[in-house]
Amino acid sequence: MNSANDLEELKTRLLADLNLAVSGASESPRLEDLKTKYLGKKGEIYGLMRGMGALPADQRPAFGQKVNELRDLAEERFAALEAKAEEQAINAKLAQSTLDPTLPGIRAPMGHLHPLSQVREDTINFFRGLGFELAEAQEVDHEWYNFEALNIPPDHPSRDMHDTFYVDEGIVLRTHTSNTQVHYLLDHKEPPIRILAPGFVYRVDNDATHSPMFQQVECLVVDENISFSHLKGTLFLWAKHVFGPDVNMRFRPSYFPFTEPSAEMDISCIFCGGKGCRVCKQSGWIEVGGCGSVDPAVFEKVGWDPERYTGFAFGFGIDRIAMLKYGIPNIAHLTRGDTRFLRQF
Ligand code: FA5
Repeated sequence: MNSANDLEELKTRLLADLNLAVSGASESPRLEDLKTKYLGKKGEIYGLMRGMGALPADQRPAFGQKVNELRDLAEERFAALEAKAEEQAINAKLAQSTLDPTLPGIRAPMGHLHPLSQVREDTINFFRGLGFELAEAQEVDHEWYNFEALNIPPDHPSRDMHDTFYVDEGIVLRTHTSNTQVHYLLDHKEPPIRILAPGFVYRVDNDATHSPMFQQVECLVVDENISFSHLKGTLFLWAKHVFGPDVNMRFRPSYFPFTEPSAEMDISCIFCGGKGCRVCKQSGWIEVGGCGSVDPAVFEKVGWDPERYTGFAFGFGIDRIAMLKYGIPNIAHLTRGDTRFLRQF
């Protein structure tokens, strides 16, 4: 069966079958079955191609071209009908569905930084803006870096202020970020030094305002001709940045073995504006951290010339700043991980 008549007959049958397939009549053939019947590898159109060898050679090109045309027509019609069927299936599904894609979605709750991270990041960004570099030192350290190099010998009374966790003979959980000063000055001998070192520190301490694990930020500046007024200027800028332009600041003489002179920095109470309230114990002032000019004894321990270089350092508690800034009465709230509490900030 390989004549022009066969070809016409096949085309007529194909088109009739396709019409029937889309008519929706109960007996109508399925589109996939028709596709296999006409266009499948063993289908009728390829059957015509395979049988072409039986034709006289001069008729083969013209017949072949016609078969190709029929195949193209069939492929085109099937593709169009399949696309239409797919669209109808989607529309039918949508019509059945109770989902309304035009309704607004449910907003996923957005997380945010922990208040301690907010204070830490804000402090880092502020000091970076002043040209400070970030530095870090280990939390588990040899006591020489935490104490001796900072002019705190073993029998020094100020060791009592740092109730220390010992990990092993001579190895401590650092009690302050000041160990960073020592490591940095030993590793870097090129002034100017301008570093900020935030990090975790540990003390045997536990009450409403003291935690056994808390965060400090250490700052160290070393160069020729660095004076206490540079320290005051820097801290004043920082305090205004954190607590607002109306905040006042004062320095109380204090004692740290690694700074001379040493001071405690207070800010005017941000709850009562300095008039006196329960938070500031009626004094109008709140203590923020310790500071001072680098003691020449420290320069000697780390191999810097104390005759030539001067510097200042300060260290304050990030947890305390967060408590002050957000009015948090108990330091433990900050580390309990209660999301009802944390969501407020
Ligand atoms: C120091 O730790 C000094 N290294 C600070 C310093 C650095 C002085 C450089 C001079 C030069 P102090 O022990 O006062 O100092 O602690 C500093 C701050 O850490 C305190 O003002 C307080 O804000 C915070 N802090 C101290 N102990 C705790 C604690 N247990 N829990 C939470 N915060 C604390």
